[in-house]
Amino acid sequence: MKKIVVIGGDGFCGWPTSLHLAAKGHDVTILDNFSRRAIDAELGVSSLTPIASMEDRLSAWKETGHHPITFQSIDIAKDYPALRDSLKTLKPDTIVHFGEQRAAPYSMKDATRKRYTVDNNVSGTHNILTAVSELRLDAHIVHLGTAGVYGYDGDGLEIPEGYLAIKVSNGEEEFAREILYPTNPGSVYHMTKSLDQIMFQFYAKNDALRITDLHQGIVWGTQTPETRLHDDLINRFDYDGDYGTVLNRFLLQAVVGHPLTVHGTGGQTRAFINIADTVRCVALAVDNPPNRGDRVQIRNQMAETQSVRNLAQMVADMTGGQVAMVDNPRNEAAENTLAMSNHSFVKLGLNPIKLSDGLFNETIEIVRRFADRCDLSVIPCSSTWTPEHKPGVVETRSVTETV
Ligand code: NAD
Ligand code: USQ
Repeated sequence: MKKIVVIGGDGFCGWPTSLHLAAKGHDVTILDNFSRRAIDAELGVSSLTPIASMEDRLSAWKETGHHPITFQSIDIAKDYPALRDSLKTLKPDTIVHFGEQRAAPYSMKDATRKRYTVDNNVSGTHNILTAVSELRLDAHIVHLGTAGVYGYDGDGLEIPEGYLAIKVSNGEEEFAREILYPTNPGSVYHMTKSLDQIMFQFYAKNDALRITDLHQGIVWGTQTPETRLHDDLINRFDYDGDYGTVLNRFLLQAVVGHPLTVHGTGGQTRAFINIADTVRCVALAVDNPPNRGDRVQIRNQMAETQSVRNLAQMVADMTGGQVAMVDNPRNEAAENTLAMSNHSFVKLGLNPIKLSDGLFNETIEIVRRFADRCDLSVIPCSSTWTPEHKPGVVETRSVTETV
């Protein structure tokens, strides 16, 4: 069993992952600065599900009889000495890094939020790398990256897992190279994940750090077997225009009778993964570290790709909800196809949950349970990518029964 530090372990992906790793018998310490809870307060939004304080979460976990989890409040981007001292004392085998500002719309709101996202994400990631290198720890760093670093251009090519074999010609000879798949970020947030990649490449080469970068798709769902064990263990459920991700938003909108807000034509195709698979994938990554001296191990963490339009149709068919085609606040391709390899996790034994597996009901149930906490005013996506883009607001004329 391993000593694992989970950075960002109070968040949507980090909390259920911490519980899952502890349930497997690992010794888990969460590091978090509660910046996510502070951003909720700043934006005047809150999780649909009532999330307990960290103290109550941890005592509820203790009651389940599983291996207890400890917590330290540290801002990993701003307080390098505290991070270094914590890692020096804990000497973790693995550091799982979820601790970044992860909403693309929040990162595009204004100069303040753009700068915060870059400062927080890039400094935080670099501080972890520097601390592990300075302390000469042999910790395996598992980072939650994003499928979005690749961009979403599809022309039939299956996006490989991180690296691309290329041939470069000087006119006379051809040279074979393997390069990081070229990044094509679609927001300041996605840009920080592209920058993270370069830092990982350097520290793996220069300091022989063992690093796994997980290029994860859009996460949907909310509960996992462990978060269901006690009401105080419930996971967060974001539905607001900044942090709510598309499928969870559609499921909530269908329950509360709000039209499903499809941006533009809904032809945007993205990669998706259920939260229960997020925690399984991280556990598999923890169990399968690269060797010292290896290049960064990159795994695509997703189950399948789907267009926003088809997702809306699936949810509308199931619930009888209405669909609204609204302005797209983002500067993104109106239509794209997307194919992405997930061979490395499938090879490790993952049998991913598919959108057709009928698990929408589970999410719908939890939304129904807390629907009275929904604030309809925070649903529109008001953060626009440029001053020329318009918020995704529903107008009566844009509402139709089908897509
Ligand atoms: P989240 O906002 O719910 O959680 C992030 C956590 O990190 C929060 O608890 C926050 O307080 C903490 N944090 C942020 N900056 C910190 C700092 N400087 N010091 C200490 N703690 C800090 O986000 P999430 O949805 O759980 O995402 C976790 C990771 O997974 C992110 O890196 C995100 O980019 C990645 N990811 C998420 C999704 C998704 O759909 N949610 C998809 C792909 C990748
Ligand atoms: N969209 C709608 N209607 C909505 C909300 C979103 O049509 O009401 C569209 C967006 O315009 C976009 C797509 O749905 O085309 C996905 O948006 P999203 O908010 O669900 O996801 P995204 O901004 O890409 O970010 C989320 C997570 C981020 C993670 C990323 C993985 O917040 O942390 O990195 O998914 S990926 O999309 O693969 O890059």
